[in-house]
Parts: sequence; structure tokens; C-alpha cells
Amino acid sequence: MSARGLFITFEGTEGSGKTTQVEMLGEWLSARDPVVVREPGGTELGERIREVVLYAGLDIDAEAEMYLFMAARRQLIADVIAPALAAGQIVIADRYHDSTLAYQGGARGVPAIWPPTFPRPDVTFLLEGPVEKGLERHVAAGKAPDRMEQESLDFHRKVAAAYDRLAVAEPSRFVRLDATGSRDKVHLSVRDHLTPLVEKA
Ligand code: Z5A
Repeated sequence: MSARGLFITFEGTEGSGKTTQVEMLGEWLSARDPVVVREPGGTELGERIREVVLYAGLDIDAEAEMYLFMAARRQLIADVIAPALAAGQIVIADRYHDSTLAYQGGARGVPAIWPPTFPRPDVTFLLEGPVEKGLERHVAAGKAPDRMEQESLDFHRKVAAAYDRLAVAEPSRFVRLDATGSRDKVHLSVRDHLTPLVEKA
């Protein structure tokens, strides 16, 4: 657990239901007034980087892409996450540094590390299921594909394999959930895991 507050992150390949679960968790914890953030984004710099890295159609070097995501994250930590945790709040993040380790590190092969100034989450929910199913959900939802979503199936499988390695390496932080269950079923699993932690926070 962080020195103060409670830091919860959601990870997974696209369409795995992270945003849905972040919203449901935010509602469940609404009496605690949680701070909810998404990555990349959440600050003016982060939102601008989001546009550049995901939608500008630029040809971006893989390592440069990693630093862009990390620059957005560092600003979010400085402006939002660290002050909220220091004030004892609950922070819920829709993606965090494990995304960089999985996408840029695992799938693109960039040497990626965890910077010591980036707080570690107390709990990371990894939503897992067939990569194809998530991509199908996106198509069904009519969402325009961003730069990363346009990558090959093989790329997304490498992301999933990298998440698997991260979860195996840190079993005390990661909670692996079957993302193919219904929204409510996944949410109830999230609640089950968090109830004792939230009572203490
Ligand atoms: N990226 C990176 O490379 N490196 C980094 O460091 C960071 C990010 C931080 C961000 O895109 C992209 O940046 C992302 C990784 C990369 N791209 N990829 N690939 P984003 O923020 O626009 O999108 P995302 O984070 O990938 O989320 P998403 O793809 O939009 O999906 P999601 O949040 O996991 O799922 P959702 O929006 O909750 O649900 C998708 C649809 O499925 C929607 O219609 C839901 O109603 C439906 N859904 C959700 N749950 C269920 C269940 N349980 N059953 C049935 N249907 C469901």
C-alpha cells in the first residue's frame, strides 16, 4: 500500500473493458470521492500528447513514442496522482506504467524500466481474454481505431504476452480477471478484491 491513499490501476489489451470497469468502480466508491484518471491524458500536456501520439498520423520512432507516453504520465503524477495519494485519496487509473512496459517494452521491443519517481500501484487489475474479442468489441462500438489499434493481431498478442509476464513477476500487485465475463460479474470480482483494502484506506 502507498504511504497514504490507495492507488488502483486497470490494464489489459484494447476492448478488454477497462474504461467500463473504471467507471463502475468510480460509482461504487463515489462516497469516497475517488480521483479517476485515464492515460495518456488527465492534464493539458497529457491531452496534447494523446492527440500527437495516437491521432496525428505521425511516423513516430518506438523509443520516442515511449518517452511521449512517459512524459504525459510524469505530468499526471506531478499534478494529480502524487498530491491525491499524499492527501489520502483513492486514485483509480485507466492504464498506467504497465501499459508502457507491455506495449512499448513487450510489443515494440524498446528497453523499458520503471522510473523510481513513478509510484507503484497498490493493486493492478489485469483484464484478460482473447485479443480478437476486444478488437471485435471496438468494431461493434463503432470506435475509430487509433495508431496502436491499427497494429497487427500479432502485435496485440505480444502485448498480452507481456502483460502475462508482468503479472507473473508481481503476483502480490496484479489481480488477473476474466474479461469475457459480463460487466457486472467483472465488477463484482473487482469489489471482492478491494473491499478489505478500501476499508483500511
Ligand atoms: N498506450 C501505449 O501504447 N502505451 C502507454 O503507455 C499507454 C497507452 C498509457 C490508448 O487508447 C492507447 O494507447 C492504447 C494503448 C496505448 N491503444 N491500444 N491498443 P485508448 O485510451 O483510446 O483506449 P484503450 O485504453 O485501449 O481502451 P479501449 O480500447 O477503449 O477499451 P477498454 O477501455 O479496455 O474497454 P471499454 O471501452 O470499457 O469497452 C469496450 C467496448 O466493450 C464498449 O462498447 C463496452 O461497452 C464493451 N464492454 C465492456 N465490458 C464488456 C463486457 N464485460 N462484456 C461485453 N461488452 C463489454
